[in-house]
Amino acid sequence: MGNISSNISAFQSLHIVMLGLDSAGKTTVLYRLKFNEFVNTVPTIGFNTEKIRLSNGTAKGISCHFWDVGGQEKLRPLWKSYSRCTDGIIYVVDSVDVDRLEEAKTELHKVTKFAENQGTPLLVIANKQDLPKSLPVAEIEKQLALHELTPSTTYHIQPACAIIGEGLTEGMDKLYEMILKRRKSLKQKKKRQ
Ligand code: G3D
Ligand code: MG
Repeated sequence: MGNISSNISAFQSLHIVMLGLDSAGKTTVLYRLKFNEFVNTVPTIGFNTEKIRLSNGTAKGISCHFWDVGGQEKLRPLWKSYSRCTDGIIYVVDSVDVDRLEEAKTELHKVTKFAENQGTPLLVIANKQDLPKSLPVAEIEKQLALHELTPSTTYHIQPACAIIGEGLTEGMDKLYEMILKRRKSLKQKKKRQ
């Protein structure tokens, strides 16, 4: 962790895209991170964007530019251009919406296969863990077939409840850690060339 903190100043602003099916809780996550409180959302037509300085955890003080892109089927073609060359991808899943997990899996695998997204760290947020019928995180990991993602994709799956913010600090810390590791290895690769 010491290494991570000492690298913080090396960053300006991280560019992070938030994807997932409609109603998974993306916009709730965004405003929870921004205001540290619950904000009632309406379905996102297009996208929301916010610059947020993280206020907790090891990534505290890090500035992130989030793009929260609508998840309705007609908006998903936008995902490709919004996820291009980002520092990190957050994929939000509704842990109760068992009927659409297969659809969530298909869309996620599509995104990680885009050439521009190769190697981009992925944080999967298994949201709505407060609801009694929510699937455990290990089951969601299995149903999304995360281990079958392109070999270059490093990921972390985080159980969360965006309404009260539980799990979001841990998730952002993991994403930040993966971003740092990737930057470090890209730097070393460049040096060797
Ligand atoms: P989206 O941006 O992915 O489309 P939203 O999703 O953030 O708009 O959230 C969709 C609905 O899920 C909202 O309820 C929101 O309050 C709810 N939600 C988001 N996160 C959680 C959570 O962690 N737990 C529970 N129980 N609900 C959550 P409405 O009723 O406004 O549709
Ligand atoms: Mg939304």
